[in-house]
Amino acid sequence: MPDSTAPDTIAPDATAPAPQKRALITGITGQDGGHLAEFLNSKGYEVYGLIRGQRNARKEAFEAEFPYVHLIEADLTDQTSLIQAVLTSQPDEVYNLGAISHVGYSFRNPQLTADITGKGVLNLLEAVRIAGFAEKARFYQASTSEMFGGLDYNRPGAGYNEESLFHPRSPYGVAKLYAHWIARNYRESYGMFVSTGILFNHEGERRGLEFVTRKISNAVAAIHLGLQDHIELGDLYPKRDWGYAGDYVKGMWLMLQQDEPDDFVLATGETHSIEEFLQLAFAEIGIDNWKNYVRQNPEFMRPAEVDILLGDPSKAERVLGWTRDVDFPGLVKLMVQHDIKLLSPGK
Ligand code: NAP
Ligand code: F7E
Repeated sequence: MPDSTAPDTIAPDATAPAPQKRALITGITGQDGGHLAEFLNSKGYEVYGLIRGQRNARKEAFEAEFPYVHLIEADLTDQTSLIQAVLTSQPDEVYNLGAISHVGYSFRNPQLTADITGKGVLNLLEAVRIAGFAEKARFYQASTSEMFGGLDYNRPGAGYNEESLFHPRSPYGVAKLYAHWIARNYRESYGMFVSTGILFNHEGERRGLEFVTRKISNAVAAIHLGLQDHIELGDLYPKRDWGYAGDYVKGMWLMLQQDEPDDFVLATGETHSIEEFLQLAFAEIGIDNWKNYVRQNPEFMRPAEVDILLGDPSKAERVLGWTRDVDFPGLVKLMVQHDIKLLSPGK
C-alpha cells in the first residue's frame, strides 16, 4: 500500500552539495592536459580524458601520476570513438587540447596535422552534437598564436589581440586556423557554448622535450651533471611570448565559467629571444659563456619561421580576471631546476 501521507514530490535540499561537475579532456597526456587535470581535480571535478593508441607509451606513467582521471580510449580522427567518449563522460565541460602540436613536425606531416589538429575538432564538435550534449556541454578549443604568423605588417605595436589578422606560417598554424573558425562557426550556427583560447607559448616542467625551452633546460641540466657537453639548435633569433602552463590552464577554465562564450588571448605581454632563454638557463648553472656550448644544426630550422610573437592579454585580464604567477626568469629557473633534479643520480 502506498503511504497516503507521503508528499508527491521531494523538495530539493538547499544544504545538499552541488552535483560534481564532469570534464572531458582530449590531449590529457600532453603538457596542458596534465596541468588541467590537476587543476580541475583540485576544484572537485570528475575528470575524464582521452587516451589513444593500442599501447600508449604514456599511459602507465599517466595513471601513476593522475589516479583520479578516468581514461577513455578514443582518437580525434575516429568519430565513433568520440561519440562514445561523450556518452561515457556525460560532460559539463569539454576541453579540446588534443593535437599534433609541434610546428616542425607539421611541416613533415602536413596531412596528418590537417586530419588531427584541424578536422579532429570538427569530429569532436559533431560528437558533442550527435550525443545530445550541444546544449549541456561547454566547449573549449585550444587555438594558438601560431595563427598570427609573426609577420611585421601584421603586428600591432602592443601585441596581437583578439582582433588581429591571421597569417599562419606552417601546416600546424593553418590547421589550427580551420579549427578556430569551425569552433566559432558551431557557436554561431548552433548556439553552442564554444570559447576559444588563443594561447601564446606556455612552458614548464611538463613540456615535451621536442620544444625548444625544454630541450634547453634538459640539456643545461645534463651539461651541469656532466652527462652532455653541448646542445644543437636551429635558429636562435626568433622571439616568443613565453608563459607558464600552470597559469594558462586557469585561463581556459575561466573562459568556460563566463555567461557568454567568447575568444580570448592568453599571453604575458613580453617577448624574449631563444638567445635570452639560453643566457638565463646557463646562468642558472653558473655559466656565462653559453655560446661555447651551443651548435647550430639546420635540421632544426623550419621552411618558414615565425620571427616574433607578442600577445596582448588585456581582454582576458579585464573580463576573466586572469593573472599569472610565474614571470620569464622564474619560468627558466623552474625548468632548469626541475631537470637538474630529474637527471640527478638517485633522484
Ligand atoms: P602536447 O603536449 O603536444 O599534447 C598533445 C596531446 O594531443 C597529447 O596528449 C597527444 O596524445 C594528443 N593527441 C595527438 N594526436 C591525437 C589524436 N589523433 N587523438 C587524440 N589525441 C591526440 O600539447 P600541449 O602543449 O599540451 O598543448 C595543448 C593544446 O594547446 C594543443 O592543441 C596545442 O596545439 C595547443 N597550444 C599549445 C601551446 C603551447 O605553448 N603549449 C600554445 C597554443 C596552443 P598522445 O599522448 O597519444 O600523443
Ligand atoms: O619553437 C626555434 C623554432 O618548437 C620555438 C607549440 O606549443 O608554441 C609552440 O610552437 C622557436 C621556433 O615552439 C630549435 O624555430 C630553434 O622559432 O619550442 P618551439 P613553437 O614553434 O613556438 C605555439 C604557440 C604552439 O601553438 C605550438 O603548439 O624555437 N628553435 N632551435 C627550435 N625549436 C625546436 N623545437 N627545436 C630546436 O632545436
